[in-house]
Amino acid sequence: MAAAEAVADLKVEGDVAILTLNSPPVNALSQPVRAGILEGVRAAVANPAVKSVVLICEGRTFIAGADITEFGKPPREPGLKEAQDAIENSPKPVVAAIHGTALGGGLEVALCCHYRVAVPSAKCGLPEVNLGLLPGAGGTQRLPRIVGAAKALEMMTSGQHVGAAQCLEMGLVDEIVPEGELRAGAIALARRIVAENRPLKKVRESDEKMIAARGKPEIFAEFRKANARKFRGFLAPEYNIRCVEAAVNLPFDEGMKVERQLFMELMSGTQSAAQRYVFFAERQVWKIPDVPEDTPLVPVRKVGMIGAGTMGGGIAMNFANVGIPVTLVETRQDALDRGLSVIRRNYETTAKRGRLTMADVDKRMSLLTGSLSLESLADCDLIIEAVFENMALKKEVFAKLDKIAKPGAVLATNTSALDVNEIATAVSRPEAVVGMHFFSPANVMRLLEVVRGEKTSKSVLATAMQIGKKIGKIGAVSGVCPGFIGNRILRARSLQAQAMLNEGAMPWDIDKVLYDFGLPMGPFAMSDLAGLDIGWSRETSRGATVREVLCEMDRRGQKTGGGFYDYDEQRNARPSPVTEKIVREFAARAGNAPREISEQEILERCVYPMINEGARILEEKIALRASDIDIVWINGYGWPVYRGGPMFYGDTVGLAHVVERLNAYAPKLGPEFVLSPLLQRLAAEGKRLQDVK
Ligand code: 3H9
Repeated sequence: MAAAEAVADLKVEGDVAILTLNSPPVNALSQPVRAGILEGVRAAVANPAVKSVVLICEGRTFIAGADITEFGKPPREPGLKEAQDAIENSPKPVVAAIHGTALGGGLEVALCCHYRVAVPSAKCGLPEVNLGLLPGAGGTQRLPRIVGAAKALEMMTSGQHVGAAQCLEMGLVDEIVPEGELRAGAIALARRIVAENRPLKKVRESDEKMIAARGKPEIFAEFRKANARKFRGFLAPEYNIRCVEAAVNLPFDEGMKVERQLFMELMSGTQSAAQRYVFFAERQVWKIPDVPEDTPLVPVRKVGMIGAGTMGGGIAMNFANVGIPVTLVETRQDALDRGLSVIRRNYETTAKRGRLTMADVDKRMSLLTGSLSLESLADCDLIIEAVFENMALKKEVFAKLDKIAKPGAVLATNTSALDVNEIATAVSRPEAVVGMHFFSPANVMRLLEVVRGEKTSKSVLATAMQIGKKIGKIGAVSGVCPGFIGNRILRARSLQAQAMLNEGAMPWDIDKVLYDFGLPMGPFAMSDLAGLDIGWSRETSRGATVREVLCEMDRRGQKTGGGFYDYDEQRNARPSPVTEKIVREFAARAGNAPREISEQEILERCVYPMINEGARILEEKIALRASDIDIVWINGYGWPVYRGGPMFYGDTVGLAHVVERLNAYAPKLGPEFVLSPLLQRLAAEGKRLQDVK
């Protein structure tokens, strides 16, 4: 553990003391940093030659917040408050010099300084909400005092990082100095403050920005209402709002008490534990133990896309968005024209919402070239195939590509379930083949499953991950198995949802339980949205499942006005008497007397088999770690982040409990269900999935 003097350096230049923090990677407020600030400020105050103090950071950023790795551990002195008080109560002006990001506790430290100066690229924010928390070092009481209640609510509940120019406008920083001149600019400001005898501005003492919202609960009620959908299920946004209400209506010290109490409550709860776990999981997911960080990458300057349908078009947009040209290949001119015009329409819709200019739309469209021949992909560095999910067809395409693609090109398949190893047998260079499984809509969904075949080279794997990062995805490595990580777990859930239908549960009962759990929708609403006829054909349909019967009746989901649910013109769903009758018939035919299936049983039978399947995926080494599985389900399937993913959830409820319940349901779980030996072992040993190395 670094000592305070190793991370904080105090130098006196003339009459200005410069306290420089240097605690890589992000100058988080670990114990030595807190001690360094406290000791540094005290020494500066005690030095009669010093008239003002500058607080500045080395490295890539100003303080990026509290040290998250310390959370949940016993507190170590000095506390952050002590360091902040030393700054705020200093009789000599303290100037915060901000570059990179002043986030969370970092901004809260800066808010205790009397003045703040930043470079144009700097950003400020209170992102605690994304960790299931609220700013717990006075930020909830100080930020509204500077920017007013409305902006504070926005910043604190979104966690957004606000650019320096906007910070200047809001009064969050006092001055902007040119890039590269932060130190000199901050010293100059400190000297000016002294020379002009400017006051020691204490944010806690200002009040005028709060008056407008004081005694007006309707402002907060409206804010809650407007964001109800976004905040659904989360505790932290509501607690942040309550703190701003306290800031507006109570004296500073009283508001601080509210902040402290609500902060401690969130910090000790499971939501924040889950969100902190996800924070580290999102960073961990990029690390592949046997692929070193300096693995040579294939430079991707041009992309080829085979298939310009919904999937291919969506994938192509990702690359155009970051300036990489894409050649899209289709078999027919009309399909190509349709694909390109759908892309244009998507961009134009974004432009209409003000999130792109028409010039941007034209620029992105100019990066997309249509073609009817695979030969036009000869100069592409990465080629992604998104044709129909049919092994023979995919192998045919890859065999052709093998003859066309330049040496060193990455050959990717967007298959969602097929065997990537078998696809790779179609080429003479299987090391170039990798799965890049995008999720629909591919230009929106954040998840990218990168499927590592037996022969995929490290360089190709690293390239697929890196390009995924470049286009704003979160990449998770999966080994080869049917459905990979995400869809394999989805299948485990679907089997149980289907089984419960046959026992007489209604689709909307099952969906409601999963929606209330925090998922965006349940399995039947999802089927209706995607189309019940995916993978269905009239020729092979035997009326063997509720879905097959619905498809045979041309109830194929939202697009036909009915599926499991009935839909009105605005696509609002309501329970369908037609479906209800079919479900009852199936249950009767299966010899199941109608029974009320409890919400608890629905939840456990949907979710615990997912945890079990995740454990199997882990023991088969299809996933590198439990947290990667959680990343897949959070980013590809809308698993609520405040529950940390199915694996984290299993750890939270306890694996022994999960195994006990799965054993209790065993007779109903069906022939495909296999209890994971790993899960059983961990349960018996009192261990967690997230500890499996
Ligand atoms: C808080 O402040 C609470 C207070 O209100 C109350 C206190 C009483 N702690 O993201 P990167 C690690 S809550 C510990 O890849 P970038 C990170 O894990 C905090 N570690 O870099 C990674 O480690 P590794 C509020 C941290 O350049 C490495 O640093 N603040 C912390 O893409 C590099 O991170 C936040 O929520 C931390 N606070 O992005 C800000 N932050 O290399 C959280 C990072 O071993 N941080 N690490 O994988 C960020 O948003 C980004 O890290 C940042 C840099 C934008 C700063």
